[in-house]
Order: sequence, then structure tokens, then C-alpha cells
Amino acid sequence: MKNKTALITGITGQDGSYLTEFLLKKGYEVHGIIRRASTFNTMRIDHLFNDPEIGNKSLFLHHGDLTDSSNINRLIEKIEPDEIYNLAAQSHVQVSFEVPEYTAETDAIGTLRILDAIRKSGINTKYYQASTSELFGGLPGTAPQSEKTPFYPKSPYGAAKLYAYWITVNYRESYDLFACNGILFNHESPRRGETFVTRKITRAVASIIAGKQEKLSLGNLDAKRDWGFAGDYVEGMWMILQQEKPKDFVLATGETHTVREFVELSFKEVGIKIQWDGSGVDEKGYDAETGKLLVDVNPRYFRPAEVELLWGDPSKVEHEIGWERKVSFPELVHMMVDGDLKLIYGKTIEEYLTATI
Ligand code: NDP
Ligand code: GDR
Repeated sequence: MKNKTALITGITGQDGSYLTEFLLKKGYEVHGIIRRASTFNTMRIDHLFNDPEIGNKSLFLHHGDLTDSSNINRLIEKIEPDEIYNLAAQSHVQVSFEVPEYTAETDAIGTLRILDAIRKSGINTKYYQASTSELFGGLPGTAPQSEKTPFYPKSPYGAAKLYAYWITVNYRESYDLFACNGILFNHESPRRGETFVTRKITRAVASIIAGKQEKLSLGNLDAKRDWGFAGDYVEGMWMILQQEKPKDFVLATGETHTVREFVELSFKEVGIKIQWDGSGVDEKGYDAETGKLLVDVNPRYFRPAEVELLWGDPSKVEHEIGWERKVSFPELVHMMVDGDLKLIYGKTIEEYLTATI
């Protein structure tokens, strides 16, 4: 029997790299769309592409862009994938306020371009849309958020993803496509982009230990997020497409934590207790033992509109599909601090703590 074929947009991103590993292990032939960039942008998948058993045997990369329908049409017709995972996006919420039109072009109209290419090609494929908890906007009184919670996006990113969500539902209902939305709450990993808050924190902890950074400057310390591990979530994406009928599912851990808690736990991993003092923009975090300033608040990281509370309810996916997260919140923090300490300081947490005793 022929191996299944998957086409992944956003293959160079955090989720794209984990999904590629997951699908290759399942025996898929994987095709990914990459953007031409002036510097290398395939770091997260180089270990796969450069593996002689994988690169150009079961993993193929094609240049393309979601803002250009010609390449999307051509690739879908040529590859005839069994499954398409649309993970490509301008995915940074704060940046979307600065480039709202480009965000809409990629995240909203880019989704339409793929769905319409599938419709026109007439091929029988399953489509996964990377929808997001940002659709909910964290309105007071709506948590925990589930598939039934009303949407109220609070950024150009959220608004673009709202269009993408509904056009996916619309093409499913209008043209009988097997098209599904995974409404995923925040998921992180050592491969997370460096400007998302979790990775910014864990990199800063490692850089401070290595003497390469003085302190960590953040925005809203009280925002709450439902943070899981990306590796768990890509399995959920695949499981959604293996169902008999196309449906939309929330993937979340069912727990929520503040940015402040993430900071505290990250420093705790390297033996530092944070002592908070002051409030609002004047709040500061000190090393409780030495009194050294380690964290402050910089209003440049505040957003024109903020999503204060995201807390997901994964009951539907747990009951109907049997997906649940495996990595806990403390395990996630440990994994990320460990990853950055190795990267920046050359030691694991254990090696570092042993050396400092
Ligand atoms: P990343 O930002 O790590 O990756 C985004 C990917 O999209 C990169 O491969 C990037 O390419 C590619 N891309 C960006 N713009 C374009 C474009 N115009 N044409 C083609 N490719 C493009 O995101 P994640 O892996 O974290 O997220 C994957 C998807 O899931 C995104 O759609 C995101 O919005 C969504 N999502 C993510 C969540 C999370 O917590 N991680 C939660 C819910 C939804 P390049 O490397 O060249 O920049
Ligand atoms: P988010 O992730 O906006 O939830 O979008 P991000 O990590 O950027 O922000 C989470 C929360 O932390 C607060 N925050 C800061 N954020 C950043 N980036 N930098 C800071 O210095 C900082 N200080 C505080 C933010 O205000 C926010 O409340 C992510 C992306 O992956 C989206 O693509 C995805 O759809 C959603 O998660 C679910």
C-alpha cells in the first residue's frame, strides 16, 4: 500500500517541525512549503532534511508563500496530498498591530487560497486549519473556553484567524470538503520563537546565568494563558484528521497560569527565588537572596488591546477522540529552561546546579 502524503505550510515553524517528525515516524511522505529568505530559515527541520535516509526520500521542500496563489495551486495539483496542514501564519499577536494588512493577507486570505485550490483541483484531501484561542479574546465570564464559547478577537491576528476559521467551516459545508479547525491554546517548546513570552523568559534566565544579559523586561505580568507542550498538540492535529467526520476541536490543558508564575518557576529551576516589589509599570522582580534586579516592566511590550485570560476546556476532544496533553506545566518550564541553558551556557540544569553547590 502507498504511504500517505502530507503537505505542510509553515513547516519551518515550531509546530511544523514537530508535526514533520511525527508524520515521518508514521511513515508519511511529507512535503513542506518554505519561503525564500535572505538568511537560513530551516534550522528547525535541518536535522531531518540533512538525514540521508529522510531528505529527498520522504521529506521534500518547495518554495512558496501563502500570499501567492500560483504556487499553492501548482503544489496541490502536483503533490495530490492525502492531508494538508495549514500552519503558516504571521503568528505574532503584537506584531499584527504593526502589520495588520499583511497579517490578513497571509492568515485570512492565505487560508482561502488553499481551500479554493483544493476545491478547484477536485482532489480528495483532508484539510487542517491552525485556528487559535485568540478567537475568544478572553472576555470576562467566558472561561474556561470551549467550542461553544462566542468569539471576540482582540487583535488584527485574531480577526484574520476568525475569517480563516469561518471560511474553513464554509468550504466544508458548501463543497463537502473534509476541512477541520483545531482551536489550539498556547503551546510552547524549546523550539518556540524567541519573541513569544515563554521562550523570551527561558532564554533570559539562561543568558543571565551565563552573564550575557542583566535583566528581563516584560509587558503584562498578569496575563493568564493555558500553556501546553507543542509536541503533544501536533499529535492532536493529526488525530483530528483521522476522524470519520470533519469537525472542529479545542486543544488545551485545562489549566491557566500567569506570565508572573512562568517567570517565578523559570528562575526557580536555576535556584533563584524572585521577590516582587512595586506595582504596574514600576513593578520589579529581585533575586530574593542577593537583591539583584532581574525583572522589570517595559510598556513597549503592552498591546493596544490585551487578551487577559485564556483557559481552555478540552472535554470534547478528550471524550470524542481521546487526545490529552502529556506534559505538565512544571515539566514544560523545566524542558524550556533546560534547553536554553544548554544552548546558551552549555550545561543542563542538573549540571549547573551540581556545579554551584
Ligand atoms: P511560527 O511562527 O513558529 O511559524 C509560522 C510558520 O509560518 C513559519 O514556518 C513561517 O515561515 C510561516 N509563514 C509565515 N508567513 C508565511 C507566508 N506568508 N507564506 C508561507 N509561510 C509563512 O508558528 P507556530 O508554529 O507556533 O504556529 C503554527 C500555526 O498555529 C500558526 O498558524 C499559528 O498562528 C497557529 N497557532 C499557534 C499556537 C501556538 O501557541 N504556537 C496556538 C494556536 C494557533 P518562516 O520560517 O519563513 O518565517
Ligand atoms: P500570545 O503569545 O499573544 O498568547 O499568542 P505571547 O507569548 O506573545 O504572549 C502571551 C502573553 O504574554 C504577555 N506578555 C508578553 N508577550 C510577549 N510576546 N513579550 C513580552 O515581553 C511580554 N510580556 C508580557 C502578552 O501580553 C500576552 O498576554 C500566541 C501565538 O503563538 C499565537 O500565534 C497563538 O495563536 C496564541 O498564542 C494562542
